Amino acid sequence: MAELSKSDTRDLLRDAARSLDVPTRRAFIRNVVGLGSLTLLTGCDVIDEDKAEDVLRHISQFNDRVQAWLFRPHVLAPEYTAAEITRPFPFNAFYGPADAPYVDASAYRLEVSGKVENRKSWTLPELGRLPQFTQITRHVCVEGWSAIGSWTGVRFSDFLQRVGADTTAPYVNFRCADGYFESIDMPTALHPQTQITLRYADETLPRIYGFPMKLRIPTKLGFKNPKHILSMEVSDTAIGGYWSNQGYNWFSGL
Ligand SMILES: Nc1nc2c(c(=O)[nH]1)N[C@H]1C(S)=C(S)[C@@H](COP(=O)(O)O)O[C@H]1N2
Ligand SMILES: [Mo]
Repeated sequence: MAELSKSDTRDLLRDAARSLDVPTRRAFIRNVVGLGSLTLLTGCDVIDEDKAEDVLRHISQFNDRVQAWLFRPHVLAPEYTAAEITRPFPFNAFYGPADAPYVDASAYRLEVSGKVENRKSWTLPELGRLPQFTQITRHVCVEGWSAIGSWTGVRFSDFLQRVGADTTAPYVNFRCADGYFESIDMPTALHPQTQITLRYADETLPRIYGFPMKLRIPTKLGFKNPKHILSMEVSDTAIGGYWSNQGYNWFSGL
């Protein structure tokens, strides 16, 4: 993976000087607390909100290729203590909470397709019997809020290995019960904190937060964390995403 020098990064930041619409930028910056991760991403010291605003204004305009080049698979998102969990956790979707889908747990089958050796579908009890881990991480929504939550589930890289995924394929596509869809790059899919989430705060994932399962990716913005997933496909082509198809940056992460 190529490393960028500080001056390369500054040049790239300068070159990426197209302006983002002001409300989007403000909302994003007001709520980005992880200045440390910006420092990691840019190699520049990001020490205050003004500098963060400046850096983010440019990063949010990076094209996906440059951001993929910056991606370093060993960089972990910060983890927090149980005392820091945000209660109640905010809900967000392209509709209100009353309209979140009801998925029948007993009928549920996660469909796995595309470039995998084993295309079997998975029931919830089968997923629940796989080794689980818990993360307490920050979810950052591009619409202007962030919150710390506790999510438990299966390491996605373990799952991909178990189904015999071709991890040289560049993308994994997701389709959800509410019509939402998202796609991620393979390095992000294999990142150790990327999780098939089955539980929130030590309880079955509540309906509004993505029952029966969601993908938790703490190195990505909130909209790259699809809820209510029905199927996943390992693929040579990405299906885009509900929000990135409306102009939000597809990569949207570290
Ligand atoms: N299926 C589905 N997944 C989704 C969304 C959605 O509308 N539908 N919204 C995304 C956005 S923009 C955010 S911020 C998070 C919100 O997750 P939460 O309700 O657990 O806070 O879900 C993401 N995943
Ligand atoms: Mo979001």
